Amino acid sequence: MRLGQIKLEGATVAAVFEDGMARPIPAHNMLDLIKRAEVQGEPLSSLAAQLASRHAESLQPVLPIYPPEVWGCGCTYEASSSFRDAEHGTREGMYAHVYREPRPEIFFKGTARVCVGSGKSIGIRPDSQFTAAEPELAVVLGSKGRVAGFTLANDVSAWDIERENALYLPQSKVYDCCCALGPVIIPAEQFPDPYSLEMSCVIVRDGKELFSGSINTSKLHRRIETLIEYLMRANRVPAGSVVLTGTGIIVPREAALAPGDIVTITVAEIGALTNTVAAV
Ligand code: DO4
Ligand code: MG
Repeated sequence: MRLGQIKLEGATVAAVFEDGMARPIPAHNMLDLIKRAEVQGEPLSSLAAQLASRHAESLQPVLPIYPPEVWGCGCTYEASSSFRDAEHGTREGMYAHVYREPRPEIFFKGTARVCVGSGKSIGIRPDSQFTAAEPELAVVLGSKGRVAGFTLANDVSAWDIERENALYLPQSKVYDCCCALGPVIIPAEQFPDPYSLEMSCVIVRDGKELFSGSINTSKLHRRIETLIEYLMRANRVPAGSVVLTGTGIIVPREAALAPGDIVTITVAEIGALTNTVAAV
């Protein structure tokens, strides 16, 4: 089942997506639905099936949830840690260190304020010359760190700002339109093995393919439950929050994002998250 949100008569409501159509779930957004499924002790997919209207609308998914918090995990793929050490030029090899160590890198990526759905623009900040797409599998949390579902994310990041100094990481990661989520959420109980997904990313400029890369999530070096366990330590992250599991696709300098580019991240089991790029 593909779940998400639509805009209907000026309101954002949850919906089930089938055959290119959306069946609205009246009086609920995705966050309401996740919370209600937990209170009722029901799988998200069966509650959604019960509540969805029979009448289908010809509407596309918008941002699939308004996450109270979004958290990012980093250096969870070897490609990400080795690239970042080389780029950063640090003697310490801090990215490799984090890749090896039991404690993962976890950073705050923002709130719903910085998130956009499929079809909307992701942002380049004016003080960055090298902003990169970071295609990632994302986990939608229920309460107490339970996994409610999975979606796709673009952890758009100003790599030149991150590279200048590690202490600038929050500025490279958090700004308007820095996080794309979607197109839909697949409930956890219906999701296949998250460690065997083929993910691809294509960047198109002026109608031509500028970059194409792929990764299989079997290369993810951390268990998702370990990432969530560290995240939740003394940190009561609320239901509906989203965890980005890190990127395994590293774009080269030549694929630094420019206004007008189109970035598409695809996992067949979830769909395609497509965003245009704009200066913010
Ligand atoms: O510390 C850098 C951020 C790493 C990251 O976002 C990733 O590996 O996906
Ligand atoms: Mg990332």
